[in-house]
Amino acid sequence: MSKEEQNNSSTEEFINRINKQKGRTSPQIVSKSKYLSAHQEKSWNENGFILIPHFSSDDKCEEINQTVIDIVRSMVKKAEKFNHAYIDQGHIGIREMKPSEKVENIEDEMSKVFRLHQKGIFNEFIKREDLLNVIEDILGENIDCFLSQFIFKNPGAWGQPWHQDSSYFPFDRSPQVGAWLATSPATKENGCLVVLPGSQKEPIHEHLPDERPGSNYGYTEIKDHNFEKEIPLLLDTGDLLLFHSFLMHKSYDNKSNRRRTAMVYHFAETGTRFGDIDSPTNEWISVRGKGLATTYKNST
Ligand SMILES: O=C(O)CCC(=O)C(=O)O
Repeated sequence: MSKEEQNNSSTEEFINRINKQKGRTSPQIVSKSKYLSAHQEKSWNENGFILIPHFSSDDKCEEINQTVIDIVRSMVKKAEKFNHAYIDQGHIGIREMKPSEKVENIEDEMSKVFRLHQKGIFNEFIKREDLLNVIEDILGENIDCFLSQFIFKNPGAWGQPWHQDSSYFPFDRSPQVGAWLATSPATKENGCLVVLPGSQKEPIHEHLPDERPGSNYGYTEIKDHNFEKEIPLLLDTGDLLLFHSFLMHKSYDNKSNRRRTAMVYHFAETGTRFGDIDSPTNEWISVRGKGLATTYKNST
């Protein structure tokens, strides 16, 4: 089998796996919140997201950015040949498929780093009481963080097409909650997120391959929907977006000459079963409540 045939067959297998989620719905509504304000509860139920300004300080965001840069500099050795994915010290790094125009250091051509939340500043974040209080109103009092990724979005990097995160989560329940922390400003020019308010009330739609030549592995696209009511989310460093895993969202390309960075975590109810084989990017860590030891996960 040629390299191209191998790539086509792994894309096809991936798309088939994603589309097993097609048609699932997540109708649960949040009510009687203990911690969410009435405005936040309404925004979650009607729009599928909550925006919390100034959640982290500029210094913390800078420390997050610098820590990830140190990780990728040690992950990819100088003069190493091109790989799309790297594994080092429990982290998974993904390099942009599309070459970047201006590259001085490896971080200038990285796309994402996964599996960060087991340690240090990333682990501190997922245990923040003020964060978990808000998530408790949505998921209940037993909470795991199962996924983390830092997104570089370097100048010239493409945005991610319209998708619903639950298409990647073949779990036995929903929703999951995404927490997207802007660690730099996010603008229309540098590739902010764009959401379709209310689309979390829709089923999971069909996701087709992202057909741009040189797009990153795993990027998929919803094409059977009208996105006229999209809104770009313009965020400052430290602002936090919490969003429903059925919410349709995408991001713009980075047309500026500066990096747009974000640290993204995903939370689920403890006890969530992940299907036959868990994704290698997932790592389940209990952050509140009864904990994983008491839970019976993925058994037959
Ligand atoms: O931050 C971005 O550019 C895209 C992120 C995204 O769509 C996601 O995390 O699901």
